[in-house]
Amino acid sequence: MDNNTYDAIVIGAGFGGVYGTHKFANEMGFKTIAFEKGSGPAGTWHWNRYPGALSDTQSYIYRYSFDKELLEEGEWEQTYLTQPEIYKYFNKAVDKLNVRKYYKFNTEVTSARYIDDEQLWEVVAGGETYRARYLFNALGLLSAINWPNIPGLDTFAGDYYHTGAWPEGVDLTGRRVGVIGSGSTGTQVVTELADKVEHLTHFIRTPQYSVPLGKRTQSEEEIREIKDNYDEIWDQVMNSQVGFGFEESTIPAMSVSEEERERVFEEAWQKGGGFNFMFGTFSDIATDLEANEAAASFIRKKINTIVKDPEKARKLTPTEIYARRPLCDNGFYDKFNRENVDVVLLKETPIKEIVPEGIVTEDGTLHELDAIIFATGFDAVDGNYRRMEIIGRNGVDLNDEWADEPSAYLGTTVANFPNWYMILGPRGPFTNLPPSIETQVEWITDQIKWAEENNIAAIEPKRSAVDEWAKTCDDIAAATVFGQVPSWIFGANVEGKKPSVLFYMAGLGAYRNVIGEVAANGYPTFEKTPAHQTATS
Ligand code: FAD
Ligand code: NA7
Repeated sequence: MDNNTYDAIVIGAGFGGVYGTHKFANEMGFKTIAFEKGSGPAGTWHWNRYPGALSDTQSYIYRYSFDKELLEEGEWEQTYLTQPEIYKYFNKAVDKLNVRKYYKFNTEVTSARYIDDEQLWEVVAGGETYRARYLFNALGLLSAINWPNIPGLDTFAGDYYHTGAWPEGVDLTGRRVGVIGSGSTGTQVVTELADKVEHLTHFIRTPQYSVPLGKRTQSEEEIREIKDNYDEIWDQVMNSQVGFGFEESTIPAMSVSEEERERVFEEAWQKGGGFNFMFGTFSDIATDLEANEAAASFIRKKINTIVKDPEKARKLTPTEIYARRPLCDNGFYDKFNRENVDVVLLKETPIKEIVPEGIVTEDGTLHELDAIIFATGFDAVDGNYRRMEIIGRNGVDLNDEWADEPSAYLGTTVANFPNWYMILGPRGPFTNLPPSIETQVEWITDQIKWAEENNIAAIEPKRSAVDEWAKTCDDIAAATVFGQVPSWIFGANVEGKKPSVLFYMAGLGAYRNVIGEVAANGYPTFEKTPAHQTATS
């Protein structure tokens, strides 16, 4: 093996990449190198340092579960973790796992090509070439940022930022700020900045449904009890549908009286949590339009009670069905009761252009601004893969393989791309993500161990398996309401991107059963090529 040849190459230093590196280097004894284009680890939480950034998965389960000591040493004060807290946790985990030394930071991987004759991947990272038997991609599903194409941005005299690439040291105190975008990120930014800036204008194209987060301090006793019960907690999470730490409801919304529905929704509103509101109240909010409307109308009424100015309330009230990744916030709607916070509904008055002084809308109004924040989201799931050149067996380009739609067997592997793995690739589980990431890392590294033991040099999914998995995901998604609105969940948020099913929506427990069975049966859905023999020979 020459200096630049490895057993495994890892790309990404988020939850997926770091656990993968730990498995390869520390557990399997692989010669491993890892690349990360950011200047340090934490992935999402390295890049998203915008004001108000926080996880909407509860603190006790937004972390790794595989290391008991890390769980025991886990520190948190409130039910949800802010970006600086997650960043600190993650860096501590990286050091405890002792994987920093395998990483080259500030190093972007630009291409990866499979060399059939040698059964190796050749990767170009930071301009240098490296080779490895296994290529492990943990590029992030919400990582490739989406910049909207608004004319005149380059003429703007103030500062502008994307939340997903937030620089250090930005102080917006006393400035006039425009926030474009009202997803999870935009609502967090607005909530945090409203009382710090001189004036805030929130530019909303599509108002969304948001419920309270329920962020509160947890007592030492509560935290102790969680730590004492972690085995049961993770068992529940791993076998649940969305992995958010609550039991999903099994009761259809219309099977109970209207009074009972209101009571259940009110209880969930008081408790907090977006996924809890959508999946913990009733079993069919995400699958039945009548149930969906019951939940939606409850939230609409709340918005209209909280926001005192009827015109602002009207602009903030969603009109589409409740079918995006469910949002929760820490007082978002109430911020619009402040004099210095305004809302512009872009469906009524679209942005015409950006000029040096601010944003001009089609009605001719100039919204004067010192800073513009783009909370416009991501080219989700396949975005980062398409930004690299990835060539598989027989010169197949991943972009051609995904010409119709991005698809991966079990969300991790693609036909014609041997020994090439993705964490949270297209058609993986739609959940609280750390447990799904762990599930995939463990399944992938188990497959690699099995291949090594069985003298298999190249393993890739059969075309039939990829197609069947795609159909399974299509059928499951078709039974939900998520495809009925144009969100990132279906890749429908990016101009020019063809919407398609990007997730397996039957839940984490079901996913674990499927992948467990594939492994237990000796990976019958995979092509296996022994060493020194090509697939076609
Ligand atoms: P990431 O953390 O995205 O890491 C991928 C890394 O790969 C990045 O650091 C990137 O720089 C690097 N990379 C990509 N391409 C290359 C390349 N070509 N060369 C070198 N490096 C590359 N999930 C939840 O479950 N709950 C939440 O509450 C939650 N909140 C979120 C809030 C925000 C603002 C965002 C953006 C996401 C949130 N997520 C949440 C999703 C979050 O992305 C996942 O939970 C998790 O952090 C993903 O980890 P990862 O390792 O798969 O990817
Ligand atoms: P989202 O949920 O994709 O939200 C992006 C927001 O930006 C949304 O309100 C979009 O409006 C808006 N947007 C996007 N492009 C434009 C243009 N061109 N003009 C005006 N408004 C625009 O991204 P987030 O970062 O908030 O959250 C992504 C996930 O990360 C989230 O679910 C968490 O899991 C963490 P639209 O709705 O498309 O009309």
